Amino acid sequence: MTTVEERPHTGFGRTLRKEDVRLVRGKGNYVDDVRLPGMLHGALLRSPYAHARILSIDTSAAEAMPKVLAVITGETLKGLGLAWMPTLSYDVQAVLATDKVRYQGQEVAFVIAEDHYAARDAVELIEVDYEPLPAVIDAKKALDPDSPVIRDDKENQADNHIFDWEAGDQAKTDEVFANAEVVVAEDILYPRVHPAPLETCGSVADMDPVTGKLTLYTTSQAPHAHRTVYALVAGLPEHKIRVIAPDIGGGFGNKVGIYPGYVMSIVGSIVTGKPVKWVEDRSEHLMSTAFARDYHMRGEIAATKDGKILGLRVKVIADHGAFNATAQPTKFPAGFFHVFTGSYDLQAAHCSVTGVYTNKAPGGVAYACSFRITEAVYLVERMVDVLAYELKADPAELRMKNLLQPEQFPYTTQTGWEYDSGDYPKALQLAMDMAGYDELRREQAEKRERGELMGIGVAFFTEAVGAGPRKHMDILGLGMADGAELRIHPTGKAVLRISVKTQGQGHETTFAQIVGNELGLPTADIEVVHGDTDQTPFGLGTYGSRSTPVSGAATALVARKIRDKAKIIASAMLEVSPDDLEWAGDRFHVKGDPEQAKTIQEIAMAAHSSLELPEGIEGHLDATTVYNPPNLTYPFGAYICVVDVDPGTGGVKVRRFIAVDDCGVRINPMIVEGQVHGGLADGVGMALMQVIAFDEEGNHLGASFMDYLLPTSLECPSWELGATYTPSPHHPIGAKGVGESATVGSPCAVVNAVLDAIKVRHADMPLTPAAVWGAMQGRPIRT
Ligand code: MCN
Ligand code: CUN
Repeated sequence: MTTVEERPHTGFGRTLRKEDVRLVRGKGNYVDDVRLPGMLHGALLRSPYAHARILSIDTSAAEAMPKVLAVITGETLKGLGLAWMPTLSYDVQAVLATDKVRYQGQEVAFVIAEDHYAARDAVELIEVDYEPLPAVIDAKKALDPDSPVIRDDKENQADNHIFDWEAGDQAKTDEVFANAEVVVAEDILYPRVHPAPLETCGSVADMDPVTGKLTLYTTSQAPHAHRTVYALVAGLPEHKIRVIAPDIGGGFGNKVGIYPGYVMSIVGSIVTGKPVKWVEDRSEHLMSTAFARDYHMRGEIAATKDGKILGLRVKVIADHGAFNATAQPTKFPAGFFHVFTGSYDLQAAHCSVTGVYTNKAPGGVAYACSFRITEAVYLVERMVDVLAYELKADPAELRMKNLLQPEQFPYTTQTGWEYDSGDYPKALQLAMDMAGYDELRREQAEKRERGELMGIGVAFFTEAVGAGPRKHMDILGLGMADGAELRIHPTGKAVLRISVKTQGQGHETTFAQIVGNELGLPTADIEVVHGDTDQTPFGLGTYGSRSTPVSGAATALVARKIRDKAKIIASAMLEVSPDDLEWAGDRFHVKGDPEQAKTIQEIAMAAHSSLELPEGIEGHLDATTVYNPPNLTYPFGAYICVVDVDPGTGGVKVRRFIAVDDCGVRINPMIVEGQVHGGLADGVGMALMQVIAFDEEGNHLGASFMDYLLPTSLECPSWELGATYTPSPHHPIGAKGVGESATVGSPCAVVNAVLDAIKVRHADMPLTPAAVWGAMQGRPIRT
């Protein structure tokens, strides 16, 4: 396999990030930096209860406060038909509560004032009379007959059931299980976690009362999709809406959805005729914006006595909170969870997922999840270790025995995915070699003799990223193709306009590198424009690690269109037939005569000059394209984690972490490694510390960074990264997505390592010292 470093004339490589010139100097421009003339400030009153009826709201004291311009309640919105908004999953969500509050932190009223402090102070003066109701917190009890019905706003909704969904062949799976020598079952929870980007959510809405044009500066991973949704919801004409996502301080899936606060800033601007800014604080963010996971899984694995895995079966209760607002493609209410067969060659598999309402914040698909592939990978990789535990088999060997083989690709899974390419044993072997696996096992055995607890955790993952083919997927009816537009100026400098939006992934650099690679232009000469719907072509945005698979492909193809046109112009310049020209990475030259050449820059100038162009060729050097991916891309990886557990306290120290990732051709290996570093830290955090927990009344127990623990460099080892390169056969540059790989693959490696150290079959995340201690004593702690 050729690595990028070996390819001639490539724009690919470890280019420093162009965006860092402004970001590391504090010159980024985030939503909260936006200050418009006459701008007002909004603040939300949120519910203290998880479930309560609203009896009355008295806003008079707040309205009487100096500097306060307006107080808006659900009743006000009802009059405008705006009290409820559609979610990305065909449910509705309250913009401001009218009848009931359904989770702690839900939006109840919106104050608009001259400054932020006045708005927050006025919020305190609003008096709401609530009648508290019993809350539904345990998802597994949500469907009990005596459970309070949360969504009594919906007709025909007599319980807390949202959906049932299944994939795979149940009868065939049951048969495989019935005949298997070994069947092992385990209850596995992927707890509720929160992506917790450092920048919270916010927006500045500016409705021009004269032109009727709305400009919305907002924390959005998907500006075009948001614009269309606002047009559909509010009935605003789409050409009169401009959505601008400026610099974003981390999204991690949290900034895919549309939040009531955004809508309220728009309503506020319409009502006052002035720009209105709304930016939430940390607690609001952790309590009310899109969470991730909350999957209660019962997994079963069937195998032969000597460890050949035959089948997987899983039943899931999915806790979606009070409104079904997850953001996955329409046909897949459980996201891409049905990729849970993982990296193994199975005879049969079946999953069924039941979604339920609880009195918690909505969301569900966030935090580098690749549409629930985190849950799927966690399930299968935990089950393989559970099987290894029962068979007393080595977990790495067991995986090696069952991995798909390179010659099986393209491979269709038992649940219908077509994996594009892979060499799994090579990746696992490389990880084992880097780790010194056999030596680690020897060290572990020696330490055990001395009563020291050391654990080695292995995890392998396959992801499906790059949603997606229009015929298979859409979100709210919008197909998932992406546009791209490229212009080469007369002097050979280029502007690329893309629909995806970086939140830290480095698109301004890597997308320029893609163009550079195709046209031989220096990366510094290519400006990447993104995050502004008035300036960029339509596309569905950045999530599910789809930017490189979809918009990256569009970028390569639009550059190739330019190259094709440049060839014809070069032929006119050199007075030869286009067929006599050869591309040399940055110029066309006459075949057999490299001296007779025209660079892309020379061609660009000629394209804008008085040169007589061949029939049918317009002047200038620009092109547009729309890319509809034929399939998703399937990155994969092998992770090995080494931990030491304190036998006295249950404290875990992650000593080493070896991560071998294969995302096909790497555009910028440094950026890819940065993505992997971040995801591995996320994995350590989720495995050991992070959880959004609730008490029985639905009080949120993680509303600050004192309670919701993020990993720091102290909890993380120095990552040891390796790579294999298996190009995607259908992607124009052979690249697969990578932005979520490490978050998907790493939590299970850490958990497997801890459980390996303490010789326990299963315990749920987060493996805090108390949880590890409990598991060691045979008393598992459940969050
Ligand atoms: N890349 C590359 N070669 C490849 C694949 C990717 O050089 N073979 C580069 C890309 O060009 C891009 C970066 O790596 O600069 C990530 O690319 P990709 O895998 O296409 O993912 P996206 O750009 O679509 O990013 C989304 C993904 C998601 S869904 C989450 S969640 C997440 C993640 O990225 N959120 C992030 N990484 C994040 N990183 C930061 N800093 N902040 C976030 O909010
Ligand atoms: Cu699921 S988090 Mo990313 O797809 O934006």
